[in-house]
Amino acid sequence: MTQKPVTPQIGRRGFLRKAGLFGASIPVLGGAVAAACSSDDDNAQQNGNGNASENGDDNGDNGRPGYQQMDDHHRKGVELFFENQENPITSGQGNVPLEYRMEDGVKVFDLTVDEFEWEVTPDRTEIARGYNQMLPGPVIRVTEGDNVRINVTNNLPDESTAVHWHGLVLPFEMDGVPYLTQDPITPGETFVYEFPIRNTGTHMYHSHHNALDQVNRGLLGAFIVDPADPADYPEYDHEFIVVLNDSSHGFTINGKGFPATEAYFVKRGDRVIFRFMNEGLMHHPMHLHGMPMEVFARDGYPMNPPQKMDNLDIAPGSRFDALVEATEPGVWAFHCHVLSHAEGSDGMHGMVSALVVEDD
Ligand SMILES: [Cu+2]
Repeated sequence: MTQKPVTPQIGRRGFLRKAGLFGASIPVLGGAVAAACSSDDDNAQQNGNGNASENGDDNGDNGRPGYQQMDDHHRKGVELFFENQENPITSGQGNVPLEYRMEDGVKVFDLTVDEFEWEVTPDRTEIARGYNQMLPGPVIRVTEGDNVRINVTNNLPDESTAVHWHGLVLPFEMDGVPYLTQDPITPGETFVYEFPIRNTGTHMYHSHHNALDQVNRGLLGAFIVDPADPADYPEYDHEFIVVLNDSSHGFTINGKGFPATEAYFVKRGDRVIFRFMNEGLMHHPMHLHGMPMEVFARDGYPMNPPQKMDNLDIAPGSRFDALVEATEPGVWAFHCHVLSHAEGSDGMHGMVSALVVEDD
């Protein structure tokens, strides 16, 4: 039997037009996905595939789900993902900018180390440890030449901790490695980190005490240093922070697993920056469909010349800055290409998102 061309009817421009993405607002998206899915069902009917007993809705002798059951799981995940862009399907959001106050010319930040429940996906809530009750921790953003003070209060009942400022050039006493540079911050204690900001770029902060467990459970965050002269960084229309982790919480982007991950909405022609950070134990080759990424900085240091690629392998501890020229309208999958981190028989999971390029 010849298959009817289902995809063009629901995918890409048609999908986006139904979804109201072209020249309209995002909120219609959830309904539009449902519409797209029902037309998918219609196509299945027209193809004569509507009979459950023949198309393998039940498990066959091989124990594998029938294709309709598998397709259903995939479809439901994508529906939830699009719903998430309208109304978050999980509570809690990380990467919130951290406010500071000026004291005698010093930018002062406050961090707390807490244990709390964290919803990774609608059916997965974990006991997290994190900064300021969020995962990833709040974004610390400063400018080259600033002087910063960061008060870190350990609210954990049962464990000491310390904070390492990963990638920053600073006095070694401030480097946050217990017994190498400081005593651990014991439960109830506050440690004051203070240092000048000497180097720019995409960096991180995270626990350096019982790190396998503490970073794994969420004691991590983004630390971004803008250059004193803005001309030293590319101009852009959108900037997205992408913190990767593989942990007892599963495979996550910014503390969430698909379908609770955030999609990246931009307009055709926009210049889009992604700041990647890997806080996990594994490599994560992030693959963008449809357009190349121009990688122009590694660990905060410029790459000369920049290099275009669509699959960027990010080692544990590494950071990359990449620029995408959003030339191609559509919904473009954006995921880790270690497939066990992204997609199985139950559909997509973990490190999956999408770059949505709206036409106008
Ligand atoms: Cu991965």
